[in-house]
Amino acid sequence: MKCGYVAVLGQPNAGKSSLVNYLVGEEVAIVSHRRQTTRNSILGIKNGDGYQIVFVDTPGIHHSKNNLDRFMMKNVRSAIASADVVLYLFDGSKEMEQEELDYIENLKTKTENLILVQTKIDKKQSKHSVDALKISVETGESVEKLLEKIVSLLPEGDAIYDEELYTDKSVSFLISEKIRGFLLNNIDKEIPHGVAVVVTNFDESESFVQIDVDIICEREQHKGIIIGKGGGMLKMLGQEARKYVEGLLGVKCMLKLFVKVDKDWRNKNVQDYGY
Ligand SMILES: Nc1nc2c(ncn2[C@@H]2O[C@H](COP(=O)(O)OP(=O)(O)OP(=O)(O)O)[C@@H](O)[C@H]2O)c(=O)[nH]1
Ligand SMILES: [Mg+2]
Repeated sequence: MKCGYVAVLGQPNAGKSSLVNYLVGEEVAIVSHRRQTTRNSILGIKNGDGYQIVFVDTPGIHHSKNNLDRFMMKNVRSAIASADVVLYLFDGSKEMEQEELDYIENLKTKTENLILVQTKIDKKQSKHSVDALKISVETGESVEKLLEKIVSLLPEGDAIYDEELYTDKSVSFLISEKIRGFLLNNIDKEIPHGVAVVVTNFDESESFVQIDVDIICEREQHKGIIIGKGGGMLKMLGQEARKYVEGLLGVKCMLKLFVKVDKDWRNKNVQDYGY
């Protein structure tokens, strides 16, 4: 059997999480039109005929500013170090800057099994000098070809994960990410980038689950926007999250959301905020 780890790298918004979700067939990682959606390395496991691929979805590569950013880039480096195959994705509809070209050249010297992937080819393409496999998860074009190429590069070995798993993340993580994804897709401006979502209580019985969640933002004013007029935004978020949990666990869900302000959490010990 062919088995191994495949690191999925690229700049923010390149389409990494979209590709991993598409191939795994489940919503492993949240997707948004905003840059820097993914913060942790998230495993997405795909089992196929005679193979198991463990995708490591990573945060988009960017320059470090605060503790959260540094944590994100550490995730990228360790994903490269433990990978059998490295995918480097770039958005074909955008122009590539010299800095990215340099990064790719450097990556070539560091990784043996590197596959360059040009994404979003359903959109109008910019000129690119990089020789890459061109795909779209919107139309599915050449994704199967990419899959075959990955499998051909994987080493022989036993399955790493139980075949029933599709991610390494806990249910609590998936729920907090779902909520963060809702905020990224529904709240304007930069507010969601300063939000952490932490499940503080998870109490599951056979027919019922009770979940308490803290939504931490950086300003009093942001708190007001997250709660919304007459609590409207929070209500919508609560309904969506509850529906998601009930679909995931198959039991009724009682969900409480608390919005809190912590001005400088991105510069504190990020582990305290679920990272
Ligand atoms: N048209 C089109 N859009 C795509 C395609 N793949 C991804 N997108 C869109 O591109 C945006 C970014 O996708 P993500 O999968 O979140 O990108 P990412 O690389 O994981 O981004 P970060 O987590 O921020 O690093 C989303 O709005 C996706 O819907 C594609 O093949 N075609
Ligand atoms: Mg992502």
